[in-house]
Amino acid sequence: MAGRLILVSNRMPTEAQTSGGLVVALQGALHDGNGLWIGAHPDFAEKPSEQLIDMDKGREGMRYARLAFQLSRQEHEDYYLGFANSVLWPLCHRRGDLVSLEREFETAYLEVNARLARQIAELARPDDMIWIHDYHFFPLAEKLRALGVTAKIGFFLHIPFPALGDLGALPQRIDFPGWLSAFDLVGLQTRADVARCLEMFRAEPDAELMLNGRVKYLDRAVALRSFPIGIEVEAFVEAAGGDDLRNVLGTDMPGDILIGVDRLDYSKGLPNRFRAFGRYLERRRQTCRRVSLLQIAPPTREEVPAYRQIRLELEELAGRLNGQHAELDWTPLRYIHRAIDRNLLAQLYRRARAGLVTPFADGMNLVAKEYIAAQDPEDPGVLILSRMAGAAEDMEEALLVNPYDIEEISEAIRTALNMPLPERQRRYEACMHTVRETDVTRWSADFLATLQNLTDKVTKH
Ligand code: ADQ
Repeated sequence: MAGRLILVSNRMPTEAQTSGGLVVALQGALHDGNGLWIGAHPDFAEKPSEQLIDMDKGREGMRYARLAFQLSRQEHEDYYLGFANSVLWPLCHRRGDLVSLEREFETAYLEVNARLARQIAELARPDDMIWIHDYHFFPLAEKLRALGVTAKIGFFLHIPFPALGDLGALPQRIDFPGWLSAFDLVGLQTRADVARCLEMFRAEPDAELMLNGRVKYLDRAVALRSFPIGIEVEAFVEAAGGDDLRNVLGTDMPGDILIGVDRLDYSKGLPNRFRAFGRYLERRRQTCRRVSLLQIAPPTREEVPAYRQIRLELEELAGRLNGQHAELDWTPLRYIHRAIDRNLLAQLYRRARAGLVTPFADGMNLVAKEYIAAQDPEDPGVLILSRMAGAAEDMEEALLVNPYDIEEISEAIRTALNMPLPERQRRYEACMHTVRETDVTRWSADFLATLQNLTDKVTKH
């Protein structure tokens, strides 16, 4: 790559962060290319600076430069909690009922993107590649093009692409196809996402679908492709084989464990998971071995009302379930609200007989891949996976379930706990094949090579 890689994501790695999928995957590219990572500053400013702020000033040995854009508290509320997380997030996760449209949200979203575009335009050179991540920045390429930036611009959407019908919930003056077609490459998680994106363009009289997944819209051309994201496979396999867990757990938690690990989000289908586990316990009251569900769910975005709501709902469900089923020496549901060390997490996955991943909608879901990577190939556990997660598209050998069907999830728990070893191994191997194929380093290399190799014959703006 001749120029630099300029990466833009809302969250930026912290100084201490040397691990974590995206950071590791991109470090190579950022390092080789003398790259820049641009993200939101952790603190708010009363009057945000027009300039990007160098986060590593005076520090030696940084592998790439981190530059931050500032937000005011009001912008954080309206752009981040507002438009990004109370309009776009629910919209893309098929929760139109939770979309909260306030004029200020839309204005702040456009303003923050416009300011960021001015900041990036100042430093971008024509031979740089700009890689923008996620729904916080849908309009960013359009704003960069308007400022004359000619560098290649790629976009990756980590969450599901919305269905055409759901796009009607966006404010009327938003030109979603216009935003997207200003990128050279739009990467989506799954083939189903690409199909939905094409469906949106197909409905536009000014769009022309070309060969090789390219779309011409007015005077622009954009390539659409799926790049299923994955994890750092080898690091995870290694972490899962360690024995830190023994020091922490001792002899606690005997018996069979089921595990769930999710940010506490309404898209993750946690209430139905708890209900399905409750149903399983009711059915097996006389006969069952003592099975516990360990649910790890750190709260996020608690300033958004829908997130406070889901937390209350889950606490109530958890209380009721344990009240009904717990014994003096057995708590069936352990519900933990904290972040867990990665090594311990990997070892907990390995210890669990089944992993429960039951979202109603999910771009990919990395927990599904982590659970598989952590298993002991000689005696693997079973992944119970929602058909609605992006991960299900290429992991058909997981036990696929409908996340709305509590009975089916409860049945899948029974099937998983009774599954003979050869079947567990066969399913594990098939899933592990996909996990390896989509290793995060490969994923980022694939995206960047595709962006790099695009030959653009269509004039921009
Ligand atoms: P998320 O919605 O955050 O990501 P997911 O893909 O499951 O969902 O990633 C969550 C990550 O956080 C996993 O690596 C998991 O191990 C970790 N995690 C969760 N709880 C934790 C805890 N208590 N302690 C430590 N780690 C914890 C978005 C999209 C997904 C998409 C990813 C990546 O919503 O669909 O897969 O981006 O593109």
